[in-house]
Amino acid sequence: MLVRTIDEIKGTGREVFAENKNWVSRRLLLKNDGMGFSFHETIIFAGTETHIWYKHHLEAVYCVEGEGEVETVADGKIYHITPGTLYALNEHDEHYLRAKKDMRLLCVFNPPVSGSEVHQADGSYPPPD
Ligand code: 9YT
Repeated sequence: MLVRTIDEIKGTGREVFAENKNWVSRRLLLKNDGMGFSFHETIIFAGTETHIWYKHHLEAVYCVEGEGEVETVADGKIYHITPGTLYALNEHDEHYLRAKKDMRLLCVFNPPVSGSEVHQADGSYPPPD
């Protein structure tokens, strides 16, 4: 069995800061853990806007702290995000993620993120190998 804590992950390669400093993500489970999905705790910093478009991944995001919104680019809809809200990018939805207060989000990716991906200019991660 695998047991991990956020405190163990801080300061290791499983803790990744966005280049633009919009977020920090702690990857509790990655591809090489063999679960078939990856599991992340991501903090989105207050006042930031991030363009995201996971063309090759499905992602579910559950907010446990903070406040913000998601805007889907295709239709301009805005979804208010507060603790207890989940959104699922079931159509690989291109979106903007904005934080009003620091948001703590639990994120699951299918297929799993391997850990070496960097956000590309179009907001996606590259396809899995
Ligand atoms: C909220 C969100 O989309 N989080 C994604 C996880 C983060 N970008 C990561 O671990 O790379």
